[in-house]
Amino acid sequence: MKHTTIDDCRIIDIRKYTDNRGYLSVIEEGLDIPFEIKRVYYLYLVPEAARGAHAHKKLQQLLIATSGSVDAIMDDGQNKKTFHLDKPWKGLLIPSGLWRDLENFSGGAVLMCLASEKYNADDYIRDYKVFLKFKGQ
Ligand code: T46
Repeated sequence: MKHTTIDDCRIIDIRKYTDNRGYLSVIEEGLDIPFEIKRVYYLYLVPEAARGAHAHKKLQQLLIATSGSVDAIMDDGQNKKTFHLDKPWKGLLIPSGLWRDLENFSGGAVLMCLASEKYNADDYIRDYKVFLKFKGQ
């Protein structure tokens, strides 16, 4: 979607069950997440480098730092907002049509992504100028 803004991104609380054995978190399609989960992938052992630097035309995502922390800098072409992800029971819901940079991965960070679509290289916009055009700017 072309008209999404950074205000459409939101942090959700992921259900957690706690007892003296520790924590268990669960994400169930139709209950905890507003899209069908078609793919799961995760980033880990990230050196001191940024990842991301792209937008998705159609893909919606939920990003969770299941371990460690990472900054997701969201950009709608006009405004930017940084979300610091550092808890396995917090997820960042990202609608389609927003640019993201992923920075400051802590040592041992694991960033998991639940995605609404299967992998499609054509869904990516990797050129910021093309992204601005896509947003109508
Ligand atoms: C995103 C951030 C959080 C596949 O073959 N299948 C897949 O499902 C994915 C996600 C990637 N790949 C291949 C394509 C590239 O050759 O893995 C390689 C690295 O992917 P990419 O350069 O897109 O990695 P990031 O960190 O820039 O972005 C990834 C996701 O692609 C993207 O959707 O939001 O993680």
